[in-house]
Amino acid sequence: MKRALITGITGQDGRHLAEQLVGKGYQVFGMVRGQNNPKGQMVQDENPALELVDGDLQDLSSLIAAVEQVQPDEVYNLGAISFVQLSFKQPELTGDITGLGVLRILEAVRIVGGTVDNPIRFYQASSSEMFGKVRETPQNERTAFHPRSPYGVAKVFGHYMTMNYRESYDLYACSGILFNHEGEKRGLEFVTRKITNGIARIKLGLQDSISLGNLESQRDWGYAGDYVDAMWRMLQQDEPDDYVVATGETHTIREFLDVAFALAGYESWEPYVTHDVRFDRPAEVDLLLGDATKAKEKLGWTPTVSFPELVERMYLADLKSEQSTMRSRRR
Ligand code: NAP
Ligand code: G4F
Repeated sequence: MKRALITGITGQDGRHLAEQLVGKGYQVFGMVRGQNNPKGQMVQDENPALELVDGDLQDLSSLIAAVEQVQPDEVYNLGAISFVQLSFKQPELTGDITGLGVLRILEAVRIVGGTVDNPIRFYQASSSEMFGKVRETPQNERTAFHPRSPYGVAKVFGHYMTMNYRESYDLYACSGILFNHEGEKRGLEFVTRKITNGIARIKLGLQDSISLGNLESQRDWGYAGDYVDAMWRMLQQDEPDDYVVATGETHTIREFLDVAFALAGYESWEPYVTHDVRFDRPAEVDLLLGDATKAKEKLGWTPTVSFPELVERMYLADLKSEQSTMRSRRR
C-alpha cells in the first residue's frame, strides 16, 4: 500500500487529491495546522479513510516530524496562502508560507529521505500566476516568469527551489504549473465561487447583488478534479519534471457572468453586479492561457470538464447547498 502525505489537506485540491488517492488504494495522511483546527474535522468527516498529522509550513521541525512519522512514498505540497488579493495585504506572511514553506518541506524530505530503493517523491504546487505580465501567449514550461503579486513572487521562489533540490540532491521533485482550477470545493473568496454562490443566494432571495472588482481579466479555468489527477500522474513517471496543466481556453470574468446568470434563468447580469474598488488589485494579471501539450503527450492527461459544464456544476452545487441551509434553519 503506497503512502502519501498531503499538505494543504483542508483546501480545495487537498480534498480532491485525498479522495482520488484513497480510491487508488493509497494510505493518505493529511497535514493540518493549528490547535483544534475545525477544518481538520470537516475533512475527516468527508473522507473517513484519511489520517491527520500535525504540522505547519512555518515550522521546519514539525515538517520533519510529520515526514518521519508518515514515511511517505509521495509528498504533495499544496499548503499555501493561495489568495492573491490577501498576498498584497500580508506579503511577509505569504513569502514565509507560500515561498519559504516550500524550502522547509523540501528540507524535511531531503533529511528524512526515504530508502535508496524507494526515495520519497515530491510534488510542488506551482502556479500560472508566476507568468503574471505574460511574455508570450499561450504560456508553456519554457515561458519566462514575470510575477505580479507577492503570491506570484513566492511561488517563483518555491518553483526554483524545487528545481534546485532536484538538481542538487537528485531528489525526485516535480512542479505542476497549474492554471486556475475550480469546482464545488473552491473557497468562497475566489471569483468563480463568489459568483456561483452569489447567484444561488440571489435566486433564493438571500442577497440582492454581487460586488466585484476587475471584470476584464482572462483566465484559463479547468475543473479541480482533473488537475489533481495530473499531479498524481507527474509522480508516476520514470524521471521528475515540470509540467503546465491547463485547458487551452481562456474567458473573461464577464463571460463567466454571462454563462452563470444565463444558467440560473436571468437575461442579464448587469442589474445584479456592482463594482467595488476593494476587489481591484494593485497589479493585475490580465491574461492567462496555458499550453498543456507536454502534459498531454507525456502524462496522457486531458481535461474532461468544459467551461459551461464547470460553471453549471458549481452553480447547481451552490443552489443545493444554500437550499439545504435554508431548510435546516427553518427547522
Ligand atoms: P486553498 O483551498 O486555499 O488551500 C490552501 C491550503 O493551505 C489550506 O489547506 C490551508 O490550511 C493550507 N495552509 C495555509 N497556511 C498553511 C501553513 N502555514 N501550514 C500548512 N498549511 C497551510 O488552495 P487550493 O486551491 O487547494 O490550492 C492548492 C495549492 O495549489 C496551493 O499551493 C495554491 O497556491 C496552488 N495553486 C492553486 C491553483 C488553483 O486554481 N486552485 C492554481 C495554481 C496553484 P488551513 O485550512 O488551515 O488554512
Ligand atoms: O479567482 P481569483 O481570486 O484567482 P486568481 O487571482 O487568478 O488566483 C487563483 O489562480 C491562480 C492560478 O493562476 C492560483 F495560483 C491562485 O492560488 C488562485 O487559486 O481572481 C481571478 C480574477 C482576477 O483577475 C481578479 O482581479 O478575477 C478578478 N476579480 C474580479 N473581481 C476578482 C473579483 N477576484 C476575486 N477573488 N474577487 C472578486 O471580487
